[in-house]
Amino acid sequence: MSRALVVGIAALCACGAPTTEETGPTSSSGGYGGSEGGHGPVVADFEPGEERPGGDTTVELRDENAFLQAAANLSAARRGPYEAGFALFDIAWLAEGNEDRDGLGPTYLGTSCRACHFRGGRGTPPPPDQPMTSALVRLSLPDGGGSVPDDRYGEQLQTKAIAGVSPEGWVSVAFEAETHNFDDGAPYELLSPRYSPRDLAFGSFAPETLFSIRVAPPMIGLGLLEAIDEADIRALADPDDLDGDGISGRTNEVPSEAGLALGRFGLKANQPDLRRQTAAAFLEDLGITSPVFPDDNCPSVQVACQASAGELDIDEARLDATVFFSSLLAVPHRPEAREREVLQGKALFISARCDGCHHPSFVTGELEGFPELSHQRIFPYSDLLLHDLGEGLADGRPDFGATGREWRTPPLWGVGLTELVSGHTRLLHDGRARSVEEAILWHGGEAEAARDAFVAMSASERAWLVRFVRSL
Ligand code: HEC
Ligand code: HEC
Ligand SMILES: [Ca+2]
Ligand SMILES: [Ca+2]
Ligand SMILES: [Ca+2]
Repeated sequence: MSRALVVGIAALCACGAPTTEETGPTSSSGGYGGSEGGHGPVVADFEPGEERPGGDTTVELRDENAFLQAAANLSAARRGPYEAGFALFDIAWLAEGNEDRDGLGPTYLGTSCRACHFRGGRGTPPPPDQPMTSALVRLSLPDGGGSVPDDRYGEQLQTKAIAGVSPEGWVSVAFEAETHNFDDGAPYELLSPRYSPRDLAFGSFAPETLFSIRVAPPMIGLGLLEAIDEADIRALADPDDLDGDGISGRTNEVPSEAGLALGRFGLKANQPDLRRQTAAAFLEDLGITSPVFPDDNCPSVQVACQASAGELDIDEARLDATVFFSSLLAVPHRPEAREREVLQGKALFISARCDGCHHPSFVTGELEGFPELSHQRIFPYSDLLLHDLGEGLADGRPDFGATGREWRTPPLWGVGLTELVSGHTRLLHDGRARSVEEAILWHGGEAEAARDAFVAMSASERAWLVRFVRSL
């Protein structure tokens, strides 16, 4: 069969016929424009600057400490405050007896920030039937749109406690494997998690209690995300899908120091800025009170917890130092950005409309106090908006304006370094995906068309697309 004939059939049918070596990979999946009659794969243009996704903050290091580097343009004078913040992120806090680092608990999840954001990277999902070590469980009651804490357990399930106080309990996971097929017939397997509460100290959850499992996300480039002008994020929202591309994108309006504000941080964009996010992490994850959240985290039924509640644990200065550090963790550069297969993958990323949510690039605005982060061209591959990703990924738990099916588009920068930094390749909010490929295959809802485009690709196209994602 001649090449022209095969291409003609593929174009008519556009049904993802299996690719052969002879026809070349682009002829099989149709549907993504740009190919002039199937003469070899489409190659996207290299865009100057895209090899430095964090602009002038970008660092070259790409080893296991790649996510623990200070912004490359941080001046020597500002290194001291950064290191002070790193110390607060890195130290193990104690219940008592050391003024510089006590205040842990009464209940908590980890003794340090690094326990979950290990090496500045993401957490590890728990193995089946094991307690979580770098993930957490969010709780709420359905009324009030997901912002009403459970009356006995509060907003999070604390798995640890200081002496004399009872931990609240934990949640175990079991996985069920399901096999599906790509359009070319190749099989793939996805693991569906099932979660079960265990050892609950104050009685079983009420039937209406909603819970959401979240693995700690990586810490890189967060200050750059804060520096994006709010108007640029809002401009991408299309809540009623007026342009009819099947992708909406909504903002989460969440509490801040000054009334409701645009949510940017947290897996459902449930925190408006790094300061409030950091203060919430100190309180809920470590049991450390601060000027933003001065009250201990003890629901009224937890009598021993209440009796152990103490004075303010950290002051403004230590909170600010931690925020300073968290704002300035750099994004690594992309040495493979110009490679042909990577640019082929980029073309597929665009034609599958992955960029409808994983918005490639912004120019940051002016972030007060952070000249390093201001006016930088960055490539986070996120719109920071909420999207309905379908029933498969739904946690069923609203979070302020986010529904139980919505998640914030996670930035993709650095995703290919996950294994090196974190020692595993698990992705998505609860770590159920074992690879980039599985993460894509879990997409549904607004991303169903993008997922279907991936499923329709040939094996080589899928490999290029994954290669591109891993190069970010
Ligand atoms: C028990 C594990 C755990 C600990 C300990 C922990 N975190 Fe987190 N962190 C998470 C999880 C899970 C999320 C996502 C939360 C959500 O979706 O609401 C998160 C989110 C964040 C974010 C937002 C990231 C983003 O992409 O939006 C920041 C910043 C952060 N944590 C900083 C800290 C700091 C600072 C500390 C120490 C004070 C800390 N965390 C301690 C698990 C943890
Ligand atoms: C409709 C919006 C949307 C589209 C389109 C979309 N994504 Fe996503 N993507 C998301 C959201 C939201 C998540 C987080 C889901 C979760 O954690 O459960 C996500 C997660 C991911 C992850 C895992 C990231 C991590 O840190 O865990 C990867 C990889 C990814 N997407 C790649 C892609 C690729 C490749 C495509 C195109 C084939 C695509 N996405 C299309 C919204 C989208
Ligand atoms: Ca405390
Ligand atoms: Ca709790
Ligand atoms: Ca739209």
